[in-house]
Amino acid sequence: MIKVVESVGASLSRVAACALASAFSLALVCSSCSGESSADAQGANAGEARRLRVGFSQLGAESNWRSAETRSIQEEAAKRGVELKFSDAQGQQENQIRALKTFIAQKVDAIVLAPKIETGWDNVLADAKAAGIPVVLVDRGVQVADPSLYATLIASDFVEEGRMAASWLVEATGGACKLVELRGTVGAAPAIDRQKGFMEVLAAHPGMEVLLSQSGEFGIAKGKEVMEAFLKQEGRRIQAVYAHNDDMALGAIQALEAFGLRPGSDVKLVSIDGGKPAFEAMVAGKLDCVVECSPLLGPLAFDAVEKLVRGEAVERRIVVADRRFTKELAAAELPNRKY
Ligand code: GYE
Repeated sequence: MIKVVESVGASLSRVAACALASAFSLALVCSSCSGESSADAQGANAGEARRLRVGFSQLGAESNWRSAETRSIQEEAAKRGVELKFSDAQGQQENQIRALKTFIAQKVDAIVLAPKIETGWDNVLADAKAAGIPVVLVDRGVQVADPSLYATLIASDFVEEGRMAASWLVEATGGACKLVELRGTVGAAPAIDRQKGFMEVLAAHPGMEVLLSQSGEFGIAKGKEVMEAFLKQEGRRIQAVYAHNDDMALGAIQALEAFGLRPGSDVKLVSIDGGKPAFEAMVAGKLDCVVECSPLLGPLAFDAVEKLVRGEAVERRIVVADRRFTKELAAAELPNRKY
């Protein structure tokens, strides 16, 4: 729980407390000094710390993964008695920026942000910093001129995920294969990095040829639509599909079947996320391999938030470890999948 510094004490002790605090706890102290009454800050009974107030800006609900992440954060907030202000931006960065401005005006104790794309955050994150509100990034990173604008990034290593997908495909095809790539949202960290890691491995294997590559925006419907266009253009020359997430792979499976090809036998498929629907597709033999990317970030996010408001240090980058599963392992693993 947070430690709320007494707001009615002598200004001298407040100054001393502020001087000792770290950058972020300093902000908390000052917001409790200036904004809220002692009763607000300490609860009705003296000595009872008030609930932590946290704003969570989620970018949308485009995939099974993202819905699981939202649930994980909401459930963890409830478990810890945190008052969570939740905002779904419905795929629009402008809505996320607006939500952050509202959280700042509401003087929340911390902000958790799952940013849609990497760029465009400098101004609003500078506002949060000026208001003394620590920002915890979850699941996707940002590019900002001043890295102190956020406290930590909790996410998988997407470049490594791309490498893991590529090395499986190289092995499964003996290093000779014509493939298509379904990329994630343009400008999003996982789309950029999953392509980077994948291409890095392919560079050492001249027999691996990417015929076509296009964004399917991390969704089933768009993944299907792009795959249909790929099939129209390249037809049976396509031997494999690399999808940046499960949902687009599931869309591609539908497109392949409608085209008269058998996914998992005529065409190999590898995707990233490792959700239950993808495991079911592997058990059915229609998907060959998944690289896991865990969306269960609630516990890590609130560990970081609680440390930050207590003024404790938090690592700048918390990497979530991922594993790889092939379809031979899918049936045994399916009951363990939590999303
Ligand atoms: O892989 C995808 C989602 O940002 C890591 O976004 C996340 C990605 C995830 O829509 O399914």
